[in-house]
Amino acid sequence: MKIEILTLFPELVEQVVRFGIPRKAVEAGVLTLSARDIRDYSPDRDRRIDDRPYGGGPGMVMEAEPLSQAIDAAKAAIGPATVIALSPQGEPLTQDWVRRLAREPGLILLCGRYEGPDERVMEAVDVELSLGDFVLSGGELPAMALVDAVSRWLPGALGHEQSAPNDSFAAGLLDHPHYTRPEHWRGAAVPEVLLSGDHAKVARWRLKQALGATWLKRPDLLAGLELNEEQTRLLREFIAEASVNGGT
Ligand code: 9D3
Repeated sequence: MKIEILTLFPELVEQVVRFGIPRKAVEAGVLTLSARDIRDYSPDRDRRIDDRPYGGGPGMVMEAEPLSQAIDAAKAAIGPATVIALSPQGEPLTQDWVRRLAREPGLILLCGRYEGPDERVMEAVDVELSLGDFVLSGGELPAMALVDAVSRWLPGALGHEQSAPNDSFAAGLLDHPHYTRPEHWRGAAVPEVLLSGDHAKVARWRLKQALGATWLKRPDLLAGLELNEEQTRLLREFIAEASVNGGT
């Protein structure tokens, strides 16, 4: 996978491959990432790439020409690629999107600043993606989040863990709780089943907790799932225990 990030802050977004899974992906040779400074494509001596909005109003708009040239240069550098604009107007980024994008040979990530790009650049954009309904000051952090999420799906990037296909989001559920030593901490004990050594029992408990957490915290996720017989039974048990414990 080859990724080009088009940004006014190239030294910021380059940091994403210095840590964690994206770094491992680069070291494993399955990811190359480079950041391209949109200002390098300004025709002006002062490297300006923004101008005032037609129709008036506050803020500045990113000019079409430098953006378009940056996109062309990125395409020339990495070959076939999906052009993605990180934008508050975009479709919400989901794990489905992440998995789909991880199979592409190349991604060009366009990071907006100010009020965003001149609308005419959108012709060259395949998809607009958003991180959610909150206001950031630019597309750089969402682009870095996308690189991180996609890296997890590149073969060899996770090393021995191989947990991407296993993580709870793959099943559409929230994660189960986790515990580590000590067994007793400030009066709170680790659930006994986790000390039992009975792997099947532990797996059942974890599935039940994942179902319960999703039911409590993200009922919208649960509504989109078809639970099998065992899952239905485990969730019923969780709900019954939650109401006994005064949880509902
Ligand atoms: C305060 C400016 N807003 C006017 C009502 C519009 C606006 C323009 C540019 C809001 C945010 C931005 C910059 N944000 C992004 O580029 C962005 C973003 C976000 O703000 N939230 C969630 N996902 C994303 S992806 C890109």
